Amino acid sequence: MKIGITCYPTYGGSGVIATELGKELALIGHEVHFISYALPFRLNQFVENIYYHEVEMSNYPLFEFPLYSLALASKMVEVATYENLDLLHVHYAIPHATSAYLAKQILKSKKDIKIITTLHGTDITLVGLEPSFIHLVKFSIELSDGVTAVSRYLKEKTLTNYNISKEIEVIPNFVDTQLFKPNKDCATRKRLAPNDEKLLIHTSNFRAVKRVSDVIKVFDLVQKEIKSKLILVGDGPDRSECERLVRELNLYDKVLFLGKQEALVDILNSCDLFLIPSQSESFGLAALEAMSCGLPVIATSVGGLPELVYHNETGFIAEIGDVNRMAKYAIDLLSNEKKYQLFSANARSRSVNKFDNSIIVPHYEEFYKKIMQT
Ligand code: GMT
Repeated sequence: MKIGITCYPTYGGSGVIATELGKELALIGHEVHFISYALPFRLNQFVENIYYHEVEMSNYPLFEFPLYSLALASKMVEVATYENLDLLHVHYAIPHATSAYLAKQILKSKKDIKIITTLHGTDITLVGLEPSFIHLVKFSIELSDGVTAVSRYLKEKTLTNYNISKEIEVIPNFVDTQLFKPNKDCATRKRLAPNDEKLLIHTSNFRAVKRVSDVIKVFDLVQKEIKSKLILVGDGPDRSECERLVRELNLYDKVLFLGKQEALVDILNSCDLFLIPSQSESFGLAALEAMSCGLPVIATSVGGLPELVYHNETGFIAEIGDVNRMAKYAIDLLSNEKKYQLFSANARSRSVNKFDNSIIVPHYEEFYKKIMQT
């Protein structure tokens, strides 16, 4: 098949999934054309069968606001025509599904290009519900030829929030468990924990929904009981506030803000426990990558997280904001080696058995075939 993929190319789970999916599809012989405003950040080396088409933006002075959605639709038409694409698979509904719909209408007299929209999270639970987007999101979902959601939770939310009766296929996120695999001897650990401290880690885009300050509050309680450090990976609007909290709690020599990082496997492998105390989380790809490296996860009981993290098996689940309970769970795991090893093995085997790319990517391929026949 000839597949066009559109995603946000920057740091973020939806871009990761779109890119990794494209790479996997290219490996099995499909021709994949990425269409976006920048090269997706995990597309950092040559892969046969993969092409990248940059959306050019006009900066004509009359346009006070960039017309990205329109430029994207135009590029989709161009690529679909000249590369003879069979389908456009867009990740994150806003504005990608709408641009794809427009492209489909423009192409209609020449070909019936299929549109598949994958819903990832805040496109449905947060941004999509804003009055300026709600009608557009509902329309774009209803008019997509196929729709997938990354968790059962997200599917249900979409159907109820937008009063939609469309069929939505749940295809969970995936991880390359051969790449994200446990390696407890990795050299990075010695640098991050020179005094053999236990290492807790959180990675995110530091937005309010991630509640990174809860990570710091949990760690504050843990470090009082256990010799430990906290590794924070990523960047975003809440980072300064989190740095302030770390100074206020006198934790600056125990908390490392690493900023955006690409060598995540080594960093995860240096650590013992992953914290994801989100307010809302449709899936939690960052937690899956950690589990694949054998890290138990402490998460909140929101969104798709309970579909990924099994309480008292691969980690623990607590209520939003219950930092005392999360700290209790962390201390319990980090002070009980036998229990820790069991949870770590469970986290790894759940990733390998349920979320490996070799299991999930064929679901997408099957879904493409099904939609092509409609
Ligand atoms: O929805 C967002 O705010 C961003 C989006 C992204 O691009 O990273 O994250 C969502 O998609 C990820 C990949 O499917 C999921 O793992 C995240 O849970 C989800 N984020 C939220 O639901 C907050």
